Amino acid sequence: MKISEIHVYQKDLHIVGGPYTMSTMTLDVIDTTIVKVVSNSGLIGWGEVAPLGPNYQPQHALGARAAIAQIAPGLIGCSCLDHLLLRRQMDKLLNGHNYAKAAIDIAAMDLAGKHYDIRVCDLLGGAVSERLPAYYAIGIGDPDETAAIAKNKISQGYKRLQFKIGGRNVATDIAVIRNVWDTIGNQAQIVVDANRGLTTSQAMRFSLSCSDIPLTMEQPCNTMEEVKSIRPQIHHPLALDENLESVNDVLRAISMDICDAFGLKISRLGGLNTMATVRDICEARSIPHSMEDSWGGDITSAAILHMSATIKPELLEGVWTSGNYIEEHYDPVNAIRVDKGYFELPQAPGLGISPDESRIGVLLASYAS
Ligand code: 0XW
Ligand code: MG
Repeated sequence: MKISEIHVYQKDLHIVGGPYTMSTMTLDVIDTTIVKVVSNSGLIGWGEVAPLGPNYQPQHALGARAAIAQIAPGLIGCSCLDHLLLRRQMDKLLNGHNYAKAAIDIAAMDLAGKHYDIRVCDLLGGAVSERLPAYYAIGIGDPDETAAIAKNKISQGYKRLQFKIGGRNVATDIAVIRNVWDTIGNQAQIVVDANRGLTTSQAMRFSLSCSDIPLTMEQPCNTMEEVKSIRPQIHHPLALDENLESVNDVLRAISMDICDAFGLKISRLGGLNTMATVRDICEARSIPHSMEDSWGGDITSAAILHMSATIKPELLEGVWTSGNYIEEHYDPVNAIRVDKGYFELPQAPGLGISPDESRIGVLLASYAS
């Protein structure tokens, strides 16, 4: 089965209850790119990539579409089933830009699943879980508002909550997390995610001021070197997220021994097949990690769930999709939703969703033989 057409769509995903505030930005809408890959057997595979705005990381929506424009003509005629060869062909056509290539990789996996009549999780080694633990990310806010949201999410069944910090006086972050702890205690795992927004001194001050709270600090500082410099003084488990842009970054973080867990985003690493490599490295080194992506609709969410299902449960920190923050679903029938703190793995072949083409935005470009 070979690629015969690639179609590229653009859609704005408006954030429900926005804005979504992190240390480095405030977002009301996310620009997502959807790819529809048609095989010579007439099957359709769906992929997606939705960077978190242009300054979150060195990935952005226009860049994704430019990268896809660069490689798409050279992918026509490639096998949809030989995913390693497809990735090598993409790398031959364009250096880097893993996030854009991820959309093609995900679509190829959707196609392969439909071709073999199995789910994407089965292509990735097999599902160990059909119900996946969700985590909820709470944007930057004030102490009482944040604690109230935390309490409400626990009542909805979430067992892991991520609190955004950074980008303001660290004393406020400390006050927020102390109030959260006073409010919810051990009812949920507490992760504080600075998205690179703290200086080393702020991170150390935060950790010292919250040393009695059993929380995890996610990506406190901007670089691996800064995280390494504070590791001896930090009283909490450390997780890396934004610093992990490739398999080599993952290996470098492990060799530097600078963290205890990872936040892993499928598109940033290059797609499902690269993520499977990172999954196996984490398993070999017993490194717990989340499974997520920057943003995206049902296509990205389904990819996240299929990958999550293959992860050893004791290493799966939690699963995040942006479904809670999006007004509409591409596939209303098989929409990816959280129920009582868990996701149900889709059952149909491939990704298990069938996007309604009236819901996937504007067709921007088409590539065919
Ligand atoms: C919580 N997320 C998965 C959602 C936003 O993309 C940020 C990200 C994170 O953990 O940094
Ligand atoms: Mg993170």
